[in-house]
Amino acid sequence: MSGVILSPQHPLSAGLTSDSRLVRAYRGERSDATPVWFMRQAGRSLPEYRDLRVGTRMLDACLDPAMASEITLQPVRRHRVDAGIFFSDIVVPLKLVGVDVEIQPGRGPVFGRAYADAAGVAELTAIDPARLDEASAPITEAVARTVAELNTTAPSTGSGQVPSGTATPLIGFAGAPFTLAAYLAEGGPSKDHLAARTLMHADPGAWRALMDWTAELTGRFLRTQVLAGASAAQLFDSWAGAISLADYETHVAPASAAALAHVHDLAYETTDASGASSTRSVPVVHFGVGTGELLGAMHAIGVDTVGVDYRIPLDVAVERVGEGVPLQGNLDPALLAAPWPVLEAAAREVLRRGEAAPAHVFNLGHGVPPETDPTVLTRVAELVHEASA
Ligand code: 1CP
Repeated sequence: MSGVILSPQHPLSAGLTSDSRLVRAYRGERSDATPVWFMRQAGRSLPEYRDLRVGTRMLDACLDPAMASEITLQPVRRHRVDAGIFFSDIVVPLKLVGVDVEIQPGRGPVFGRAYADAAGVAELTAIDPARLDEASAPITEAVARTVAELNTTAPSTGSGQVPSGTATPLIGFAGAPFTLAAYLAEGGPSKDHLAARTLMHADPGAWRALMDWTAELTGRFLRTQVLAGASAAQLFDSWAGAISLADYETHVAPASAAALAHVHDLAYETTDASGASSTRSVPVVHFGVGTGELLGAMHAIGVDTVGVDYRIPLDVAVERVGEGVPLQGNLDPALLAAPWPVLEAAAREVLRRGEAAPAHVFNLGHGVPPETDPTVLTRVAELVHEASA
């Protein structure tokens, strides 16, 4: 795709977030400290989130710009993390084009039906994914509100004085086609994602149609967030670890690449200290759970940074993705409930092994468990900043 330059007001173009620890790490540079954020940092671990959500269903909260923005900002204010991640869900674009889906408390996304065969896929793909753009106003508004506050916030100084280029960036995200298909084929959450894995082989044509459609929808969702002000994009293929490398490469990777094509053409111009200007693309991160065997292939679809779950150490991950690739991860979330000395030692070990990569963004190996004591997360963020400085 030909390049599209982000608007001059975009935080990357305006030079607000382009030298933040996070954006620098995503382009392979180390800075004064290792950046840190937590997957699922917004949400049930925070009492202020639970208070705000009383009486509002999950997807209604996602589509209320004031609420989605406030929930996104809560963990940034509290933990002084190096990024906000937009409060939304991977099924929001499906909801916005009229698919019957809700998020059930304690369970996750549940659909009105399962899309496990050619007839189901045909019903879904009859919807034009371009319809999403007309329905995306609440997303654009929520991102814009969030970024307006983040632009005056820096992890090192809090709210107010922001050293040049180091405002807190917002990460936009979307579900990868396989992970969305894992829910769609099953009609809801599942352990082994059997329905999707069966459809992939039983009817490769229907599978391909489902993946192509999902890729366009989720790619448009990601693009909307970046255009509205997100400084990085993360594609969550949470359940890709359920399939083999061969299936990943044949039946999944092309659709993930197609989804990312919707953001790969977005770029911004920067001027360095010597006055030379250059064009940079928006950083893209790719993450999945249990994807130790897939890390090389997940990098190969064309991403800047690879997210690693807690099952393999970061220095081993470096061998799998190849040298020169920034990594994100990978403290086992279970350790958040362990005694502090145990947790501290594990966090330091993650930092140490992360030195094998050109740059490292500290994170968990998967999301924050809902019962986590939030003061522990604040303490981990402080530890990461201090220990890496
Ligand atoms: O009422 C609630 O609080 C519902 C819990 C919840 C929350 C807080 C869900 C339901 N989604 C979210 C927000 C969310 N979802 C975010 C933004 C907040 C943040 O990270 O701080 C993000 C990035 C997601 C993405 C998401 N949704 C993924 C990919 C990331 C991952 O955890 O692997 C997946 C797989 C989903 C589906 C989903 N939505 C909700 C749940 C409980 C699930 C998982 C269900 C399952 O286990 O299959």
